[in-house]
Amino acid sequence: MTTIHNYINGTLVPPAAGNYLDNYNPAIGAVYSLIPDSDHIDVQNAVVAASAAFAEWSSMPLDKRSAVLMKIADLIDRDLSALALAESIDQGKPVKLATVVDIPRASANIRFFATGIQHFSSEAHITGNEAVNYTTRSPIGVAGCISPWNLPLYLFTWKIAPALAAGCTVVAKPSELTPMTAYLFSKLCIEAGLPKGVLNIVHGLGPKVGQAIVEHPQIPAISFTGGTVTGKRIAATAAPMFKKLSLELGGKNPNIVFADCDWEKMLSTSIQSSFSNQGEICLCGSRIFVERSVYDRFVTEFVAKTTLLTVGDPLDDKTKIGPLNSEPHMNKVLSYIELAKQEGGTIMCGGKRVTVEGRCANGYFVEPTVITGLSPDCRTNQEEIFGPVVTITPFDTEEEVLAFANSTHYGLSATLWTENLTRTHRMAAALKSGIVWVNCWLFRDLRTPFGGMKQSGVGREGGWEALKFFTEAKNICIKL
Ligand code: TXE
Repeated sequence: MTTIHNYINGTLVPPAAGNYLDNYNPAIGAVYSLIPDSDHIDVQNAVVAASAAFAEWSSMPLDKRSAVLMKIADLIDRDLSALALAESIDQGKPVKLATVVDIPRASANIRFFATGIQHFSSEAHITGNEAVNYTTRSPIGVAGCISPWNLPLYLFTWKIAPALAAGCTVVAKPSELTPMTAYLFSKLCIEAGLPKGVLNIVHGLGPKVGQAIVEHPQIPAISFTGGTVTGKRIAATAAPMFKKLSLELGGKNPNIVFADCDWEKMLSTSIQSSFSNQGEICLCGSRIFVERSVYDRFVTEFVAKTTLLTVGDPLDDKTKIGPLNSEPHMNKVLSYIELAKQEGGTIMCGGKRVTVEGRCANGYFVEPTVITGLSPDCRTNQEEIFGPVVTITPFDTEEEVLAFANSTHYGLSATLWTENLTRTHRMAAALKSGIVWVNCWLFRDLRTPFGGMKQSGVGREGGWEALKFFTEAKNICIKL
């Protein structure tokens, strides 16, 4: 059984108190590794190391800093298969998905920011003939990065890469539910020659390690991705300390289908946007709204395609739906399916836990589930379920579907299916979400600002926004 270590000051170390937590493989429902149950002492050690490393890392010539990060990205590519396997075992996602999407996107994140920093510039303003203003952007210091369990290495690197590229040193905490790829990543950092203390990874529970990072007075910026409830707690701690905050939270995203769309493309993409990664992606379109004239056809064809999705061993290439990430999470998803029934919904397919034969007999599998007949304002349609569960609701007009789509506290993403250009612009402008995908889903350009409106978050990640987040601007005004 692997024992995971913290990565502090350039070395792999056990937690100070010597305590460990069980780490489960969700496909088999059994413990397969141990993770440090770290506490504020480990966080303090990490902050001391990160503070000591800051002066050298932040002043390192950009091409040199960039080269170390590029080396780490190369090592991720070299170890693609091993990392994909580890992520599949740790998280439950089909290994194929980890191989094709998660791990390649992790190295792409690092390359993007490692090269981006070399093009990052600040501004100068000539104020009439009276003054010159120029702005400097300096790395903010030790950054705190806290990431979730659904896309472990991908979201971990999405947070730490801009911080490191900008010249910050980092204290990071991966989710205690999926620590393995961050642990393997720390070994790659050592191999790549990342100077000691530049990145420190402290494993453990959110309320212990996460909270200690958020509370630490020497960490001026916190970048967090996770649940909205946790985000609120982090904001409540960090805001009175005047920390910079980037909160990437939950979603309850609408997927809006007009009759004039490219049907086949819409149908196959909607299956992906509903059930990829077992629906455990904050950008999944869990509320599908369909124009009434094509509603019956959509339900029939969508349900038929859903029932063809293979639920099974994530290490099998045929598997489309692996286990949910943990037993409590599976129970939460199942409880929402029960709630949907109580709220008057009809389960068109799925709805139950699945027993997969063989080694996965005790895994946390749930059938992909399609529910109709619910009102847009019921709890099932308002709260984030974060599993393979979607609802389908008919609509009559643009105004009506906009009201449905915008009716939740969330505002992360929306997908729109139509070939009508003017409607596209009208709807895209009126949808209250940080990103609107038109005739596609999950298409990514790392230069674009990424984040949510309303309770889906605060701040924007991606591109210059992320690099700016990890720097502090100063304006210098020289009177001529
Ligand atoms: O996430 P948490 P959970 C949603 C999804 C899910 C729900 C809860 O609906 O069911 O959130 O999931 C750390 N201070 N999303 O409970 O707790 C924690 O250790 C500092 C959406 O697993 O938010 C982990 O590293 N940190 C989401 C990280 O926060 C704390 C992805 C996220 O865990 C902390 C995941 C604290 N007090 C869940 N408490 C998305 N937007 O992609 C916990 N953490």
